[in-house]
Amino acid sequence: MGNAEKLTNDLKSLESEVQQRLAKAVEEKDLENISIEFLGKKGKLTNVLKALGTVSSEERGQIGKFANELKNSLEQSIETSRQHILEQYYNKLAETEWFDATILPARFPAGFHGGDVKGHIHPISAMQKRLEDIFSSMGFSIMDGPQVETDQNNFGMLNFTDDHPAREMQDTFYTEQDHLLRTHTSSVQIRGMKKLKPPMRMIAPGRVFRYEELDASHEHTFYQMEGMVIDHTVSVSNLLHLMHTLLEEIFQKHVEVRLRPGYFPFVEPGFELDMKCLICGGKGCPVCKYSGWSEVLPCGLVHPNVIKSGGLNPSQWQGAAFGLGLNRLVMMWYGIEDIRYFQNPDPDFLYQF
Ligand code: FA5
Repeated sequence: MGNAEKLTNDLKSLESEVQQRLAKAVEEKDLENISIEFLGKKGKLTNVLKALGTVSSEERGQIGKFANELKNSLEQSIETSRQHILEQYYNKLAETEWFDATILPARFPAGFHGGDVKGHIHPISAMQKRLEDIFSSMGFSIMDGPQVETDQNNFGMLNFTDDHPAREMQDTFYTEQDHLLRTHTSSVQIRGMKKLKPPMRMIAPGRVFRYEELDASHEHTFYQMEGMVIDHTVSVSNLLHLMHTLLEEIFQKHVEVRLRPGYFPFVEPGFELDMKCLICGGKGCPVCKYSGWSEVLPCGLVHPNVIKSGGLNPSQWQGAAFGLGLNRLVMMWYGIEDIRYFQNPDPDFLYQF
């Protein structure tokens, strides 16, 4: 047998070897191996073609053409096998697994399937609504503000100078120059003073964001409700009476509170109003950081600089403000012992309320 004939036979047997291997292939990985072993740079085809140098130039042209066609047809066969393997895979999957978008997850409670109930109000929204009702009945307007705020509304006009160390009290997510994700609902104070004519009372519930280290009582995304009263005279006793009335309205029982001095650049004097931790009854737990008290209601009398930023004359108008931590209030109400449950997508948590 001449060299050319041997080379051609070698190529043909390569072809049948590949076809036999393809017939046995069961997964994509097998095809990959076949492709590397026969058609790869150091594969069998390259090896066989090393003998091209031993044939005449005319034969080399013919055998080279045949080898190219063979390579293309083997690649095509491998691709056909891949389609076949995938098709078998999906057919098998369809027998064991299927998807029906109309079927509710098994975890939905009994009675959910046939009923009209499609879900229910989130406990934070429910608490927000309750507070809105309480405040509306006391003549408060409900204000809204953007979650992406200007540095001025969040800090500057609230008496935080540019280098004020208190800016670091609230670690901030900055979005673009002079804009940020609001760190507190106090950002709505200036908007409220400008929009509502004094004397005025407003609340501003909403979502706030802080670059926080998370633990049982700290989230990066949580809810607050701002409150603000502007009148000709507003005193600390007016403020404390309002805070106490509010907590008793919410909890519908006597609530033990304690007052501490608190520092916020936008109020003077400022207070931290804590309530006895209802999770542990004051014994100490991770939510109250083992102090027995939960910080829920910082408040104070509005600083004259803030009244001025709101476009009002501080010699004519005084104010009181508070910033309620909604998540922590809901935790106290339901006895939820970790704030991170609120962001957890597990519906089992929500079914409890
Ligand atoms: C403030 O945000 C002030 N703007 C509140 C204020 C308003 C003071 C008006 C005076 C006058 P503070 O950072 O303490 O303050 O947050 C207010 C409440 O939000 C806290 O008492 C707490 O209940 C809640 N809170 C604060 N940080 C977190 C957090 N990381 N996760 C969950 N709740 C939080």
